[in-house]
Amino acid sequence: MLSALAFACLLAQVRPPLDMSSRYDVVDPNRLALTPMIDGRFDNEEWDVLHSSPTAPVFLQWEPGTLYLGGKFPVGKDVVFSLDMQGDGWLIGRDNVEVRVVWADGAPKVSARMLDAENRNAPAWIFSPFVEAGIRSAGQLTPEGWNLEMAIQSVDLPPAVLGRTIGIRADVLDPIDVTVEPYLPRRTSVVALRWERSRGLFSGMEWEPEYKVRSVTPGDSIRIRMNFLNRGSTIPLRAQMRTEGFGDGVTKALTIPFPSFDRKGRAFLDYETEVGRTATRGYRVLRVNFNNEEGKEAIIQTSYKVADSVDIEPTLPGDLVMVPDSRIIRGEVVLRSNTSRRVSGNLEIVPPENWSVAKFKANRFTIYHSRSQMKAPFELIVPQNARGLFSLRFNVTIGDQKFTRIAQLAIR
Ligand SMILES: [Ca+2]
Ligand SMILES: [Ca+2]
Repeated sequence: MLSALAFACLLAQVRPPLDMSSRYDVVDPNRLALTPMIDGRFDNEEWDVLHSSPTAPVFLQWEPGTLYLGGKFPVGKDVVFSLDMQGDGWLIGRDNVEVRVVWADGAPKVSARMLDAENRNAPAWIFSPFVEAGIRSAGQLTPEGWNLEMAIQSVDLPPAVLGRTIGIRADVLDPIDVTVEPYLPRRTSVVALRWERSRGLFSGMEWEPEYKVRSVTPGDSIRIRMNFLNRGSTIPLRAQMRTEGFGDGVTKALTIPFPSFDRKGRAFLDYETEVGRTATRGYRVLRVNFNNEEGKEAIIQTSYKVADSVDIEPTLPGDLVMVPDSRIIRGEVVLRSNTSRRVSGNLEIVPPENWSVAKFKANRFTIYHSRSQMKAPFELIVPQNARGLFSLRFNVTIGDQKFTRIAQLAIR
């Protein structure tokens, strides 16, 4: 008698390999920094559509160090994302990640593996537990399908940074469909991680933003200037400016006449807003729509960060391998102020269980100067035979505010 597994394999064998050579259409190859909330629920303008489809739309955005992927998929179907993290081709390099997500027991279940194609004649799957451990996900079942929200951290992957190009495709498939053959090509579409983008900009028109700083703390104000150069003949009439999504209601929305261009064709728009104290943290997108006499519309967008009073930026050693003895490893944490005011508070490092922190003197800290920073070196005592992906928590308390940054340390 055939076991269930053998039967599944037999079924899989008679199904032809999945065709991943078809074109994968993307709405816009420029992807903005925009921080979602990974809670399974889609809020208004929380996600930026990558692939538009009535049955299986896919979303993609980023912030430094994290890629965000989401989508909505039919009940009873799985989804496979193919990510070529350097954008150099699916069958090239050791940067190709397959993420498969199934809906099981009321939640999305994520598995990931890497395709090592460094030897172009013999691409091979490699198990990548750290990539998998670096993915956070949430979902929700709705009458139209299942929602997926994922945050993919850059553990063991080329990091999500400004300007990176990534090849991507997503395929919806049946649970019995397998993607075993490592040598089969996959046709990905290349996207780029950006701060800015525009759509439908009038012919002869260019723009660029001007920031003093790209971040603002809740309760403070930010000014974003948009400089335009117009060599074309279209005269914009009105401009509508607002912060999308989670920025709505805690920032200003306004409509103004578009300023006239000077003799050299230059004009600028200023968006100045206070950010409410209740604003959620993360990257937000300012959207400016403007139209002309014929009703043609252009959109420009730029990402800025609603930040805590300080950013916590730990640096940990990269290439650690397991050793039989306990040992000391050294790291450093930088606290970067996001405000013009003096900041003082408390910094605490919480190591993994059975680890301890040594030589750390920054419990109490003060950053005197505007948007300045301080560095605190520390040492960790790691127990013998420690191996895996470990989480370190960095807690900062400033008055009644508390912020936490979790850093991952890999020991292979
Ligand atoms: Ca959400
Ligand atoms: Ca590649």
